[in-house]
This record gives sequence, C-alpha cells and structure tokens, in this order.
Amino acid sequence: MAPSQPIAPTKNSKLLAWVKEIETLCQPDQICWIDGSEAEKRRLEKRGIARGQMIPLDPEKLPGCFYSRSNRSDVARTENLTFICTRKKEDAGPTNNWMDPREAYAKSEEVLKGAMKGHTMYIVPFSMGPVGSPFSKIGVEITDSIYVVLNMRIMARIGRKVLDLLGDDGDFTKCLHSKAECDISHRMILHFPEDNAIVSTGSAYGGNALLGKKCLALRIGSWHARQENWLAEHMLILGIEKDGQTRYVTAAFPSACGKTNLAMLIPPEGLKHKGYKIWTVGDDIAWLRVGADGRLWAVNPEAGFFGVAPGTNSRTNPNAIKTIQKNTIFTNVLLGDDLTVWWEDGEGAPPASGTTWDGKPWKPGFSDENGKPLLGAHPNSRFTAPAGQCPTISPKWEDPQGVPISAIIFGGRRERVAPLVFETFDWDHGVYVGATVASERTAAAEGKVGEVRRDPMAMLPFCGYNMADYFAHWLQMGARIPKPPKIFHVNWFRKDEKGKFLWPGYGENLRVLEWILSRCEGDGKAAKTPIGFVPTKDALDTTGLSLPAGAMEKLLEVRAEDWASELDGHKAFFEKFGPRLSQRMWKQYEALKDRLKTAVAA
Ligand code: SAT
Ligand code: MN
Repeated sequence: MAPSQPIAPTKNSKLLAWVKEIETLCQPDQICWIDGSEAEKRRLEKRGIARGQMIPLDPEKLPGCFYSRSNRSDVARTENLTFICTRKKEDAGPTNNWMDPREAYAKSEEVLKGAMKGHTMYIVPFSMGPVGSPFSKIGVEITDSIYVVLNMRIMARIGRKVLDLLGDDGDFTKCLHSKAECDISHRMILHFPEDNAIVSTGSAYGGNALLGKKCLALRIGSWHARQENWLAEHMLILGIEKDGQTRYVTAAFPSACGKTNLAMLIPPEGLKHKGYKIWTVGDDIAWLRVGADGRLWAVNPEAGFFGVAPGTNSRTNPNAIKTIQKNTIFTNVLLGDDLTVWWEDGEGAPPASGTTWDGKPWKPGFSDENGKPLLGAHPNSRFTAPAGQCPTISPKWEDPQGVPISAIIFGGRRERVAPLVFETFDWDHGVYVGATVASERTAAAEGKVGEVRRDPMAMLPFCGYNMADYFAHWLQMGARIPKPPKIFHVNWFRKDEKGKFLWPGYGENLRVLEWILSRCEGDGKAAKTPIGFVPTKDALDTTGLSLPAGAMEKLLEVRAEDWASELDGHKAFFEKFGPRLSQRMWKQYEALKDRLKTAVAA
C-alpha cells in the first residue's frame, strides 16, 4: 500500500530528508507527525486499545491509566546488545560494546528493511529539558510503536512546540526505533555519537526504546557534554528546604537502587519538628552546567518518572503512590480482573484474581512450578507517570536555568565495606570515589542479580564514550567550577553478620542528607579516615530512631583490611583503560593506598 502523504508540519530540510530516507527503508503504510495534542493522545489510545497493546484501567479508580504487557524476553535493558558505534574502537572504550558504524548501519538496515509494512510510522519531535532552555536538546524519534509514543508523551516534551523551536535549520538527534516483533534476534541498541544518531530495533522496553532517556539524555548526551563542557549524569535531583532556604543535591545510584524513593523522600517522624520540606526535581537524570555565579546548576531533562513498581507502597514512597493514581502507564505489573494493578510489596490488598505480567492466571497464594509464590509483577515492572503529578514536585523543576547544587552524592548497593556515608577530601578525590563505585546488580538490566560490579558514577551502562576520557572530563570540570559542590558517597544497603539491613533507609535517609548539608556549611561532626570524612558516632541526628545497639558503629565502620581488597578491585578496573587513564586517577589510587597502609600500621 502506498504511504499516505500528510503535509509535513516542518520545513526543516535535515528532518524532511531523514524522514524520506526512513520511509523508503521501513515502508510504513502511513506516516503520522505527532503534534502532542490531547485529541491526538485520545486517538492513539483508542488505536492502542483496538490493537490489544494497551488495556484501559478502571476509569473511577485509575482515571486515564493504561496497562501494557511486553514480550517475556523484553523486560529490561539488554546491555549486551547495546553498542557505541564510534569510528575508532578506542573511543568507545573497554566498558562499552563497540561496533563499526558501517557494520552497525548495515545490520540494522537488514532488520529495518520493510519492517514497518502494515504499520504506521510515527514521527515524534521531542525536547529533553524545558522547551527552549539553554540546557535542552532536541531529538526526533521515528517509531512504529504506539506504546513508545504514549510513553514519550509522558517522559519528554513532545510535538508542535518542539518542531516550532527546531525551525527550518535547527539540529536534532536522529532517533530511529522499530519494534521488529520485539524479537531478541532483531534486537540492537546502536549509538552513533559522531552522527548524533541512535537506532534501536527489536525491543519496546523503556531504556531500549524511549530513546530520549538513556540513549539520548545519557549516552549521546554525555558525548555532547564532554565537547560542550557540561555533565550528563545518571542522577536524581532533590531540594531540601529548611527555614525558608532550599538547598539542592544530586545523587547517582545504579538503576533500581532507590533513586525515585530518595527523590520523593518524606521526612521521618523524628525530624518533623525541624520543619523540613523536600522538593523533587528529577529521579533519574541530571544535566549539569556551570552557572554565571560559579556554582554548578542542574536541570532534569525528563518530564516524567519511569519508576520500578515492585516495592513501591505508601511506606516506601507515598509520593510515588499519589503520583501514579492517574494518567499513568503500567507495564508488566499484575493486572487485576477488576482492571486495577498490583505488584509484590505493593499497595493495599491484592485483587481477588488477575493475570500475571507474563499472562498466567493469578490468585493470592498461587505458587509457581517450584512451589514459590507465583510472581504477579515482573521485578523490573514499571510505571510511567507525569512528573507534574508528584505532590512534592519542585516549583523550580521546569526552571530553564535549573537549580544550584550544593552536594553530589555517589552510591551503590553494598552489603559490606562501604560505610553509610563519607565525605571526600576534594574534587579529584570525589571523582576517584565516583569512578570506583561498585554495586550489586539489580533486575533493571539482564544478568545475574546480586553480582558485584564496578559501576562508576552509576554510568557504566550509560556513558557514550571511553570512560577514561569521561573521568578526565570530570577532573577537568573541577577547574571550571569556581564554587564546586562537595562530593559524598553513601551506602544504604550495609548488612550485619546475619544478613539484615543495618539502616532503615527511605525517609530516614534525610538524617544522612542533613549531615551532608551541614558539612557543606562547614559544620557537622566527622572523623578523618583513610577513605574520607566519616560522621562520628553521634554526628547524625537520630531523634526518634531506634537502631539496635552497636548498629551505628557498624554502619560507620571503615575496616582498613576490607578496603585493602577493595583497592585491588580499583586497580584491576583502572588497568582496563591502559595509558588512556589520567595519571590524576592513579595519583588518587596511590594516595588512598598510602593512607590505608598508615592506618593498618597504626
Ligand atoms: O533503563 S531504564 O530507563 O529503562 C530504567 C533504568 O535502568 O533506570
Ligand atoms: Mn536509571
């Protein structure tokens, strides 16, 4: 069937030429330029429902909400099929999969040839960051997935206003996506930083298919950031207001380590008397630039939250629960027969009966073939919700200038070794600590859950170039920020000998943030250790918190023996980068080694 030819709502010649090229390659039945209107949204929803891709949920209980189920093999990012396609292999570096761009284009064309026959090709102009902000970047996603369009509508600013801003000769990131049956044998997530282009096939999962998110805002974004002297980071942004003054921090944790929970934190009972107010600016990605005042300023490039559902409830994250009551897309959770949704460790009583994420009949108490409780929701099931619906959304979340950052926090999920919190000695040491973050693997990516891996700055799967150059860029940024934020490391996940978490986490984390901010002001009690400044036993305000005897000591303990083996891990990781790794990083390594030696001797 000949494609229908709607009049293109743009005169941008680069865009028109690219659309023509992709139309010829993918051979869609129709082309649809997305304008971002409400009427269009309703049309798309209707179409999604008719094709069985979207199930409308109970309009009374969950107005404007939809359910979607993906292929069983398409439930997380597939890092082994994600490639950085620079002309030179060294530019992708040892931590990325690399493919020659010629091979990558050829391989994807093989899959894309005629891939949209019988489908509509949607053209989604989008802005990462507030439309027109000096921080923002424009992308255009071509996709054959209604699910992707409806998710992008929540996660980014899309449509007419972006095309208008793009104008006749504006530049943009080419983001091409095709479901290609969501078949793993067709799957590849290809980044061409030198061409400002992304091609993704064979998946409809968030991080693989919503190309504004990890692909543009982090992988391609980090490449631009290095060239343009800013930082594109896997960080939440949070404002902490007290006595009429709001200070902002960013925090980088690997996927599914609680960024969304921390970004929406509720002050714990014991600190209520201090009158804290928490403001959510972003839960996953931060773009940071040096401001005219010499401070570092951050913008959240996204417009929505793509959060992990299991474990989200009124105790762990009441603000998230409030955020997802309307206009939300739920993917791979349990679908109740009453058209509600539920997930393990979720909210309220489960429905009387329903269907699991992978299509099995489900009732409370059902077990699987191994006799274990039958999971209703996939561990990486997600909600997609507009950020503006969050009760604690910051009044500044769409400020085109962003918010000024007082502290940068790195963290991982570690049962042992890393104390609850420590402050680094200076910028270079902070970069070293960020670069050596390790974490136990979670369900957000395919692979063995629990395995420890180095995840520098929580960017291991998201850095769009050689990480040695990325560390060098971080080091150089230090000299560009006249009033740099202090850098900290936290670990909410330390366990005792019996395997029990030592720290209650969630809202109680404000006690740690409070210490961090006091250190930024030059207060806060701390002891100097080989790894950095660690709070003294009485430094955190524990009013109303009853930790078991000795827990605080264990949480803050820095054992030189543990760190000595940790150090071997740092060395092995750094050696991967060969001579490309900055000597300033090795200098930090040697200094830490010396401090540990002195501590052991003492
Ligand atoms: O990669 S996603 O954006 O789908 C989720 C995550 O890993 O943070
Ligand atoms: Mn993430």
